Amino acid sequence: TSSKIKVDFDQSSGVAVMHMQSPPVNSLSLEFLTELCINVEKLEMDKSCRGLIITSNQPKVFSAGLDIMEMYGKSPERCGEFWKAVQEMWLKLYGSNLVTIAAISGSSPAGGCLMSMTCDYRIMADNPRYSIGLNETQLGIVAPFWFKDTMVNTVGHRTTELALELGMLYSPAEALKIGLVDQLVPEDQVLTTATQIMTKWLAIPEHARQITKSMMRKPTIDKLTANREADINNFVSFITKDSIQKSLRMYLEMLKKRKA
Ligand code: CO8
Repeated sequence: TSSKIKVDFDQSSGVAVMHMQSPPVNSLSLEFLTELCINVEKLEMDKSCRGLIITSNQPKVFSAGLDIMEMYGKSPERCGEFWKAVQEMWLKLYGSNLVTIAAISGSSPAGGCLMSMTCDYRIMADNPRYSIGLNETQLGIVAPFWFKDTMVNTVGHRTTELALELGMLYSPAEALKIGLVDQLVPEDQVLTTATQIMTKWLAIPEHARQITKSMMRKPTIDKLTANREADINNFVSFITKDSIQKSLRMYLEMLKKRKA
C-alpha cells in the first residue's frame, strides 16, 4: 500500500514535518484522513515530539480540500463514516498540544483552508496563482458551524461573514491582509521559514503555551465534541439530497471543463 503521508521526524529538534503526498491534489478522502489522524496521534503520543509542520509534496497545491468523490453518489453510511473522519482530523489538529505550523506551498481551498487554520501559524508561498479560502457556497454546499467557528477565531466575524457567503478564495496577498495567513515568502522558502518560525515557538515555556492554546480553542472544540452525532446526521441528510448531489455534479463538470 502506497503511503499518502510521509513524516520526517528530527529527533534532535523535536520537530516533525508531515508531507502530504496524495496525487494529484491531496484531496481529503476517508483513507487519507485516516492515515493523517494515525500519524498525528503517533506524534502527539511521542514525548520527544514538540512541533509539527504540515506541508505538501504535490506541486502547486497544498490540499484541494475534502475529496468531492467521497460526497458524490455515496451511501448514507459511507457519508457518515467519511464525515466522522473529517471531524476527527479537525479535533486532533485544532486541539493539538504540539506547535503546529502550516507551510502552505500551493492552493488551499475549503478543507485545505480548514486544515491550515487549525495550525498555530500559517506561512504561504507568495505566488498570485495560488488561493486559499472556504469556498463551499460556490459548490452549493454550506460550511458547517465548526468550519465557520475556526474562521471566526482566525479572521473575525465580519470578514468570515463576507468570506463564507461569497465563497471567497483569496490570493496570498489578500489572505495576508485579512490575517488568514500570517506570512508570505517566496515559494522555495516556505519550508525553511516554517522551520525557523518553529524554533521561536518552541522557545516559549511549553506548559504555559499549551494551556494558553487550550484556553483560546477549548470552547470551540467543546461545541463540536458535544454535538458530533447531530453534526454527522446533519451532514448526511444534507449531502444526500438530490439538489445537493446535482450541485456537486455541476461543480465536478466545471472542474473538468476548466481544465480543457
Ligand atoms: N476532490 C476530488 N477531486 C478533486 C478535487 C477535490 N476536492 N479537487 C480537484 N480534484 C481533481 C480534479 O477534478 C482533477 O481530476 P481529473 O484529473 O480527473 O480531471 C484533478 O483533481 C486535478 O485537478 P485540477 O486539474 O483542477 O488541478 P489544478 O492544479 O489545476 O488545480 C485546485 C488544483 C486549485 C486544487 C483545483 O483542483 C480546485 O480548485 N479544486 C476544487 C477544490 C474545491 O473546491 N474543493 C472543495 C471541496 S469541499 C470541502 O472541502 C469542504 C466541504 C464541507 C462540506 C459541508 C457539507 C454540509
